[in-house]
Amino acid sequence: MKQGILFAILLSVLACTKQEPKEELPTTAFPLKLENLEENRPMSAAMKRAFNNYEAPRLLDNELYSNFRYTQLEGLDYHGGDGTISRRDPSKIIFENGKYYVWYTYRNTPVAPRGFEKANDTIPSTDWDLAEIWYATSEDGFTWEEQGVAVPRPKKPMRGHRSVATADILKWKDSYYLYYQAFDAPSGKYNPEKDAYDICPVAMSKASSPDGPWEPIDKVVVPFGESDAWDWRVIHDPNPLVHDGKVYLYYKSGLDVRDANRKFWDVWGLVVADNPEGPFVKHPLSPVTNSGHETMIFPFREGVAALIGTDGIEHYTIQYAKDWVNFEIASVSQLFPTAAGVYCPDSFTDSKNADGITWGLSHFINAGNDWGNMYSILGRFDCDLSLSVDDPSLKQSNLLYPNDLYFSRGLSEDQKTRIKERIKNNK
Ligand code: AAL
Repeated sequence: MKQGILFAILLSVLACTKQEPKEELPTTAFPLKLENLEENRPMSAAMKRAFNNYEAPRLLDNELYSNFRYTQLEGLDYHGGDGTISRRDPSKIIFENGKYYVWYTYRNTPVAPRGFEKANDTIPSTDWDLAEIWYATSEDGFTWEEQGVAVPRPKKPMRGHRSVATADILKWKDSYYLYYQAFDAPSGKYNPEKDAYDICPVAMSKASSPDGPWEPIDKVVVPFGESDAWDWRVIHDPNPLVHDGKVYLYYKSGLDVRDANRKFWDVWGLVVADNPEGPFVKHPLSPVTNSGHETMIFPFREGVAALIGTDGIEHYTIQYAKDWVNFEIASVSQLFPTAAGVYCPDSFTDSKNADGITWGLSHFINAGNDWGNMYSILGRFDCDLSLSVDDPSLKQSNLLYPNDLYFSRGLSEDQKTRIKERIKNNK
């Protein structure tokens, strides 16, 4: 018994001596001016994070922080907003032949999307069903002139005969490549074999000029994962960039069951190839983000930056991966562009000091505020995520939104009932 007690005491003494030494508390107050901060000053967890985890502790000094300004575009017609014409999911923007080019999902159908049950050869299931890839050019980035179709729906049985959507562009040597989602069935159709709704491989087309003609390359460019892998069901939103002489292509897929309750988890992976047509090899650390439905990724300094928009634990963060793989949060922002295409002059230059971005095009999916006749529009966003621009107004974070915006997010009837019930039960 005595021995037992002694052993217990010994164990607890050992446990105490094993404890991490306590960090000493500072004896002076935190300085007013950062220039007076001593190098190894002990700090609270939050202040340590401010210095160690972000691009810079103050937003004004943070090259990877920005708020966003929005401008409506001139020149694109939406048929009075009746839901029959939609433009969404813009590509990166490139500057060629003295003008800007953008590609996007274009839907022109007799009616707005009606859901999978009602879809047929002319009625679209979703906003990106029965779509083609169109393109527009602009001299100033505000007024756009639609040039027409770049990639039409190919004939059956070629991939994408039901719809081609969500394109992105790569310029490689003297050729141009469009990567896009190629649907063979109406989007939203449940596929029991894959237990998923939006199955489509990434296909591609090639041209020697951004004005086409585009020649389809009928193959699955980014391989689906094995049946027990995170990306076996869905490969969406391909985004090709050039790094270290190779094509780095980021794409979205989802963990867990992609069921009607949206219990899945959108994350992004990376594939790398020596040439635009592949073969693309998955980076073994994929997924490389833990969030982001529509993530916008662009070269920055020697690495790559990501605007993680909606969805996920790190939504509305701007992140940076120095090695193009391991993303860290650089800042937290708000009112992000959605599924945007960025104008990044260094997308394909393989620069080791990429300047970043100052603008791009975003889509707005509830353009008519009427889900029964939904369509999407393209709009411009501006920001300061560029080393060569310094715009303090874009580094502010205390943005004022109209009161109506808050009150438009009212309680549902179910929520009101729950609140009443809790009052009744004194909760
Ligand atoms: C988009 C993208 C992909 C999805 C759908 C159309 O915003 O994430 O393209 O499949 O929604």
